[in-house]
Amino acid sequence: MSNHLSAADSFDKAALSSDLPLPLYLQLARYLRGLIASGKFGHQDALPSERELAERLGVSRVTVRKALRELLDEGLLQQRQGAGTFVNRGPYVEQRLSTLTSFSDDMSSRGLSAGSLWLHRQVTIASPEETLALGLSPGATVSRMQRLRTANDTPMALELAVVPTRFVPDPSEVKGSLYDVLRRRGCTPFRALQRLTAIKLQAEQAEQLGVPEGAPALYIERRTMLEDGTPVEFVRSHYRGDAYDFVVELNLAGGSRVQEVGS
Ligand code: 16G
Repeated sequence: MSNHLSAADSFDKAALSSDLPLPLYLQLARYLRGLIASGKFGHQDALPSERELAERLGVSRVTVRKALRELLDEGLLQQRQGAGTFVNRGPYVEQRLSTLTSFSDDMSSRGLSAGSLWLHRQVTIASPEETLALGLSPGATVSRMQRLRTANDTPMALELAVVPTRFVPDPSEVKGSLYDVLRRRGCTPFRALQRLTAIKLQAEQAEQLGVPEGAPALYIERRTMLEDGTPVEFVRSHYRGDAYDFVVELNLAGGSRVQEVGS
């Protein structure tokens, strides 16, 4: 159900000013992003028409059109033929980087239902990169598992997890959570090293994640170890940039705890 009238009531002309060095359409795009981020416009809410937005905000329709184009390109808005412009904001997750958790645990702790769409799974000989990352002997076999991870059926991340077959001999054993399977087998993930890089999604990945080509994402590589330091998984993932905030706690060098970030 649209609630655009009540949300539109909160439009504030004073939020935009031609005295600022930022072009008006970018100010408007930033303003609308803020309204969506603050929850004034929720997922699938309809935006007022271009004409109405222009009147309420005291800007031209060209400015409105350009601002909407920005947000459409970012994937934050969607246009439906004949129906109007809608907010496209699925689940939004604030993820701590300091604790080792699984995707399923992360989602259920937020009241979201975790899902997986299998893209590929096979037992194969580890590639040279995987052999190195997992500390394997040349020719060792791995279970390679590629999944689209979803929260409440919304695509969140693409994940390629590679696990030595001595820990997961048969990838079809993984029905829901990979970490549940590992725990059941007595190989509990204990520690991980993660590397994050900002990227733009290529066409195929963008389509799988339901965002426009070139949308921002985080490419994350994780190498997870057992308590004794044995590598248990090597994962390469693409996380939707518009669905995640990664939060890390920083402590004063020397160890005293000074600040809690993000909650
Ligand atoms: C997280 C991990 C991934 C792990 C998966 C297991 C990151 C970047 N990745 O997505 O390494 O394989 O959880 O989730 O955090 P599952 O137990 O729900 O299959």
